[in-house]
Amino acid sequence: MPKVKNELSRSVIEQMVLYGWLIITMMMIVASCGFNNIHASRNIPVIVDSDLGTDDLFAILHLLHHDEKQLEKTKMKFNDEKYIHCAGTNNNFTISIIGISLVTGMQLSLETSVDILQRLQLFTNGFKHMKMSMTNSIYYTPSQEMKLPKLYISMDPHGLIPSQSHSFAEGTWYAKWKDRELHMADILEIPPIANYSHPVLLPVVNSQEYVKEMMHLLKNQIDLNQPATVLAIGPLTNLARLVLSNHNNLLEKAIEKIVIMGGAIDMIDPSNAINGAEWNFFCDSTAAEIVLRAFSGRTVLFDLKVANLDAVNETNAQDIYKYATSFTIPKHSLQFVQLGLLEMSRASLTYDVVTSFYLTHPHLFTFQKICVSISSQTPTQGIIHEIDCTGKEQQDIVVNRAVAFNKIQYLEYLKELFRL
Ligand SMILES: [Ca+2]
Repeated sequence: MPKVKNELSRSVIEQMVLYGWLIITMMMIVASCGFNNIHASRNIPVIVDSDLGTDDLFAILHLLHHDEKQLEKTKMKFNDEKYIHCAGTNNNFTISIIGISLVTGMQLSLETSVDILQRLQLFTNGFKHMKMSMTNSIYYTPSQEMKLPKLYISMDPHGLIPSQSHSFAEGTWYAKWKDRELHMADILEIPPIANYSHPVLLPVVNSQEYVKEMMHLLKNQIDLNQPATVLAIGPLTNLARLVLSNHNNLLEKAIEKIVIMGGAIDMIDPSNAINGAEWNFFCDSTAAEIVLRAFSGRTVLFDLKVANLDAVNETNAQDIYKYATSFTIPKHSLQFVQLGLLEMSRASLTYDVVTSFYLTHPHLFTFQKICVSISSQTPTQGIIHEIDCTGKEQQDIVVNRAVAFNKIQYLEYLKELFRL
């Protein structure tokens, strides 16, 4: 009996050792899948607020592109059993564009903005991903189709207080851009909607319904326990309108952070001969002040210090173009439209695109938490300064400002976007 007992004990011990090793091995697999990534296991719902210039469009393509790549990786992993434990970790966060609100700015016509995005949608099928994202993992389910994001038109024609607002068209430089912006879809060879029979288009929410419908979308994010990130890459009129609707409690819960391209802190925008303010803030400085104040402490600000035209200089643009054209890029691909934008101007890969990279590659940037003051009074409207707010941060506007970025890596990542 004692012998049997000993053998039994040994068997139990061996099993315990075996299970121990199994547990350790599984833990190592999970660890190797990347628990150290801040975005691990997440779906990031993003609302884009845009004036749909060429860089805005490229930024949107970049987010769609990121999502497409992540889904491909996830599919591959699910098809390969040994990778299945990694699904949902190690950079496997998806970005879902859950809505796009439109404002006048670089693009002067909201109808044109809607037309461009709907044509892009039909041409590339870029907004129609089949997926279901859960909090802790990413599941690919062919039967589960995501709803198409809505396009929200808020203000027409201009600004929160039209008499105190400005237009990009006031810039002397704008004349050479106006036609390109207006005919962007044609120049990019994206066919008109009339070419399709019975198209299912990105739905449009009109100006009167904007606040109600946007609040509905945000409330839904609270119910899903997935607060949204707002990528604000135009004048801030739309967001100010939300703030003024007195739903601050809802905004607080529903919006995790707001990533803004705007402002030139203690700098001059050389393209603004009127007062040197950066254009997004200059066009609706009242809105900019309202939004920065309402989202104090939750704003990631990309001003001209980092999000500027020099992010991609002429040599960089030629290098990217050479790389991009080394592939045979099929029509109907995101890359086809990206290449068209690059051919239009290197500016298409700067400003808002740099800002959008914060969502996909936050490690590229260095930040400083600072207090700022912004003027909404003529003649200094839109001008923003850093101020000392030691001890009274509660009353002031606190932003997390991008102060430096790894340009070499940024250029490499841009190239990657063109790889098929
Ligand atoms: Ca923009």
